[in-house]
Amino acid sequence: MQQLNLFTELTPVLPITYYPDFLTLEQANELYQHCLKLEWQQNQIRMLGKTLPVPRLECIYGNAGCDYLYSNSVFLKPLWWTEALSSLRDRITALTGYKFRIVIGNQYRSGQDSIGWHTDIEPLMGFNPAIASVSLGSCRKFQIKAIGGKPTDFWLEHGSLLVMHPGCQSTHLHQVPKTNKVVSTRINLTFRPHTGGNK
Ligand SMILES: O=C(O)CCC(=O)C(=O)O
Repeated sequence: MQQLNLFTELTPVLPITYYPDFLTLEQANELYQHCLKLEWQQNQIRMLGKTLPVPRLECIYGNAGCDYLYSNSVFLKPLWWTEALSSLRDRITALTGYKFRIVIGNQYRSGQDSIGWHTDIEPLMGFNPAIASVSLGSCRKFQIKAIGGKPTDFWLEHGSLLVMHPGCQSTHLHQVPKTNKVVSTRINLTFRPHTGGNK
């Protein structure tokens, strides 16, 4: 499988690995159809004293009790793994050695759906979490930058896997910006550790 360690003279050293062809086209198409049927929800986030709709749909699956709170405002309660999600989790663990207890899905319905600059540091994920992110559907720009640095752009392809290694969340921010280009639905699955819930 092609693996791009993104350490070249042209890009800054980034603590991530990108696998463009992690899934075959057939596997990616099948998984995309499965993911469209997951329990998507429109959550609300509290920011700067206002309550706003999160600019994408979200879902969460995982081990019982691995409830998740992010930005001190959005509470997600996992549904039990589907067969397809748990076998994807196990495949990523076999490839990377990292273990995961939840997966959070993001559905970007159009170019106006996005996620702004952030790190994935949340107390419930433990120290220096590794995060693995599978992309399906439309290709969207993903940007990553060292805190205080300049962004590097990637296009996350249908069926690809991006691994953010331990430490990445302490030193780097990432985002999927809005775009005015016409883009159809993109689904992203982020597999994460969790310190609570049933072992
Ligand atoms: O959609 C993506 O590729 C990134 C999602 C993300 O940054 C997140 O869920 O924290």
